[in-house]
Amino acid sequence: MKNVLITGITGQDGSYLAELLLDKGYGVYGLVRRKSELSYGNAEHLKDRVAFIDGDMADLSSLIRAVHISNPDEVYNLAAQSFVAASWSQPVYTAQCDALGVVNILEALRLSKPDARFYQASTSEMFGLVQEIPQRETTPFYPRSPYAAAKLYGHWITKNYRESFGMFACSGILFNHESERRGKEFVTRKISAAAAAIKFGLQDCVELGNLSAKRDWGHSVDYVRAMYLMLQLEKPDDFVIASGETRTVRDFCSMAFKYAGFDLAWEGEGLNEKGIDKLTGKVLVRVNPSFFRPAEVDILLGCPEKAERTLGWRREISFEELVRRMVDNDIKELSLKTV
Ligand code: NAP
Ligand code: G4F
Repeated sequence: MKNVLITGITGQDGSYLAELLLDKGYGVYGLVRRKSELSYGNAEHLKDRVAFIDGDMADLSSLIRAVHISNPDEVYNLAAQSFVAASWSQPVYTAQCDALGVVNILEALRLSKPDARFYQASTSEMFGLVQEIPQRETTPFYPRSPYAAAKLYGHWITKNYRESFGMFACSGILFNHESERRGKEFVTRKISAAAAAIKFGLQDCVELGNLSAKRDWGHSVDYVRAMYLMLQLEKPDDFVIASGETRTVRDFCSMAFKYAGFDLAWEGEGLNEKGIDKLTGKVLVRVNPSFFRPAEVDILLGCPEKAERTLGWRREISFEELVRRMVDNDIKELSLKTV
């Protein structure tokens, strides 16, 4: 039996990846950071099947201990301060976790388990002010947030440990992926949760920032499968994982509200733009500039050709299906609460 150590196991991707690897027969260990009240987040339902280890990406000694306990054949480094907007208010912490955290775990492995295979959760945010469309593995990076700058260090240090020490270390440059387990501050879940709450009369309207930002959105279940495939290769390499389609935040709203039973019409421009329910004339979406970012990533569109060719990876869940699942899930959660 192979052992795996997953950092960020309580998050969206970590929990789906743990399920995938448990199904494949791995002994799964997950790093969990200490909170005032013990909780396993999205991995709560796995607590009888996963061995949790206390630790923090900013604490090298805790990572050395985690490697010692888990004796991993594979390590997936998914832990991060992953909310881009928060990286302007907590830039130093973001760097400690998303940049130095990566060299911490690489050092822990180099010193005591150098033959373990390593996956680093790199991101399409590194393309930032995009230098070409679509973005691929060879596209130059141009980070636009403290988060992206920190992740860029994580990306290059992973490559550097591969080239310097011959470690089997891969980076997945993953474009946005969402799910029913997505945190509620991220725009897709904020919209799906609001559409459900408005349907139940629990909320009047949702306030958003830049409606014109474009993202390449897929489902997390498809994307964690790509992470696993990367660590099964003969030689380590880096891959873009994307759907190859891009949509605006406005498009996501229209589709989410449609699945919740509303037909939205868009009126006005800029700060005055509104999403209006065609049936009742009520305003369901408004712009609130407090959700604008100091620097925006206007468009992300990835080319997954290399992953499809080399890993045999294909996404199975379409954009429409992703939105439908998220809205259905939020409606179900609310109907259980309101019974
Ligand atoms: P997520 O839901 O926010 O999960 C982040 C995980 O990291 C949580 O388990 C969190 O623990 C843990 N964590 C945060 N700070 C930590 C620290 N200092 N020490 C130990 N653990 C810590 O993120 P996700 O969407 O699953 O993304 C997984 C990874 O992929 C992240 O590195 C993210 O930056 C990257 N990524 C995500 C996407 C995407 O679209 N989802 C795209 C590209 C790359 P708590 O539960 O205690 O908060
Ligand atoms: O959902 P978001 O917060 O995700 P963002 O910034 O694209 O980052 C996510 O994807 C990255 C991969 O590209 C990951 F690396 C990262 O960890 C994270 O998972 O925002 C998406 C877009 C942005 O352009 C934002 O300005 O939606 C726009 N937006 C408009 N109104 C909003 C809102 N975003 C949020 N969170 N909240 C709003 O009200």
